[in-house]
Amino acid sequence: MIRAFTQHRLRNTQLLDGQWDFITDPEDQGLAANWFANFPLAEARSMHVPACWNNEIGLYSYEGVAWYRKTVEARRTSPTRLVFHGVLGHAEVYLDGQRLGYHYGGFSPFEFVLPGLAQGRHELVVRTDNTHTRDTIPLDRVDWHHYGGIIRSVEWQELPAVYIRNLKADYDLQLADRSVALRLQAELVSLAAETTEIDLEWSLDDRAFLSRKVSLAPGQTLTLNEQTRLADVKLWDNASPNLYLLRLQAGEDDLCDRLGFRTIEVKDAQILINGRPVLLKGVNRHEEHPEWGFAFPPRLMSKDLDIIQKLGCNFIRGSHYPNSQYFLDLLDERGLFFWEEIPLWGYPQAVLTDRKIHDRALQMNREMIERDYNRACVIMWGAQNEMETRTPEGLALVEALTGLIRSLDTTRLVTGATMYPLEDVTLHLYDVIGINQYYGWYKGNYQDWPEFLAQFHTYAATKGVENRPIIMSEFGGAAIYGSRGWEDDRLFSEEYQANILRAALTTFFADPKVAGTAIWQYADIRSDTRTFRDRARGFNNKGVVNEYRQPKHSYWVVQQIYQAQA
Ligand code: ADA
Repeated sequence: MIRAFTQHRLRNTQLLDGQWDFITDPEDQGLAANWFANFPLAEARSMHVPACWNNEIGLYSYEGVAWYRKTVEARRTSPTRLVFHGVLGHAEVYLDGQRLGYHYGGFSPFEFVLPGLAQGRHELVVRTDNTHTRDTIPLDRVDWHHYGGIIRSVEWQELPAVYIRNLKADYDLQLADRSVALRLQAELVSLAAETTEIDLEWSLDDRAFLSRKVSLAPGQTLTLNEQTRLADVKLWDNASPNLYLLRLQAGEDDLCDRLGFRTIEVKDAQILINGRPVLLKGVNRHEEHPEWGFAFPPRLMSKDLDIIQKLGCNFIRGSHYPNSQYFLDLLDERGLFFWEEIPLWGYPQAVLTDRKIHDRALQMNREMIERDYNRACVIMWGAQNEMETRTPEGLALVEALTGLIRSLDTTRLVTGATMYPLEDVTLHLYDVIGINQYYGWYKGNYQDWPEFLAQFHTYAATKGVENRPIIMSEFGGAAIYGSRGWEDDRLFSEEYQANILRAALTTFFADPKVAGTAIWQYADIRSDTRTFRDRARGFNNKGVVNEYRQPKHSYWVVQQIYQAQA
């Protein structure tokens, strides 16, 4: 399942999900042995797509190269679009022994268009490599399991000779009369050998508002720029998340997306949605489960959201990578606000000037923003998490990242999560300042929060950012589910975790400059115990629910505090 609604009524699409042939390649011999053309079927096993291989018996810790193979039946000779919605790490794709191309980065889609694929049987082979190193994103040192595999669906689409490549919507919304000036952009691509005339029809909720003809030369890519005005729209917000179905039909092809109209601003240390201040009450959520890893099943996504909404949340930080498109669809439908980011996690000084990191980070941001540009739920992009941001090199990288994000999207806020709030030299680059701190866990005790905030306000004033809203983007402590007792200051007990969160939230909500909170974290996750040897049970145990989503004591404590805040 890719989206929660039908994207194409005309375009023929099928999912290549299910069993694929699979083989690990720990010595990395497959390329030299031409496995892309001669896949070693006799030694292969079967592997589900989408899935993380680490959830299969014997592969829990496997990190390295692995190959996938599937045969596909093309029903007729036709241009064909092959979309991979998420392959962890490096991916090389081959069709019938020929290399189609390469993609880096595990959480955004990539595609290949095959102009005239012949009817009949084809062999698709993918070489993946999830090796985490000093120049990958994520890095080799990261606080989650080093998963590998094809973690999201693979789509096979038959295209007509002229097809729609993408659809992007921008708008100016006047809150006074709820009128919208809508600007639409789409790319049409011709694979035809002759000039083609195409009928275009744009509609919103199935009411056509614009029709015309265009003509495309052979091989031409045509960018459409359209404008229209809408009167008296229904707004999208937390209480009533109204969505509109936008559809473009171009000849024999079509593409749908959903739009929600809302404004986002910051003013006097507050975040305003549709002109009104909102207090973001949230959690950090990894899209992870011990049984599925990052290949998170759709039904559990809605259950997670039921649990998160019952907690009193209106906000989720998608830590630390672009989540599934289906999950974002659910957020759009439920009116939940989302912070989205790429896995630029904990980059130390030594790698900040690495060219590969730099290029990969920019590319991954580009792909994330392109994928989710039309989303109502995304209100801010996170540029980084806990990088070394006290140095000129850190400043240069954050400048490049925030600069790129702003050049691609001027409609949303830009943020980032600092772990050096009292020394950070990049704070002026953000609209909203995200702070990760662990008083009561990694440092000090949980009575220190008021003093910390006072120090931060003083520091912020020296940097001229005292009027920017703050999101406390990580805070918390670990508790092993079921570890209860009378000693309420015992590390890893449910009581102690609840004490940390109670003290933190009570302090934050008394501070007018704190516009939001994201507890670390929603659910316990598998960690990387090679790096983090102190992660009891092999898990980061700071969830308010455990990995099977059973509530800890802190869940109910947080619920009471969150529900009491308007
Ligand atoms: C950091 C990091 C999280 C998690 C957390 C922890 O703040 O951003 O991903 O690792 O620390 O539990 O220590």
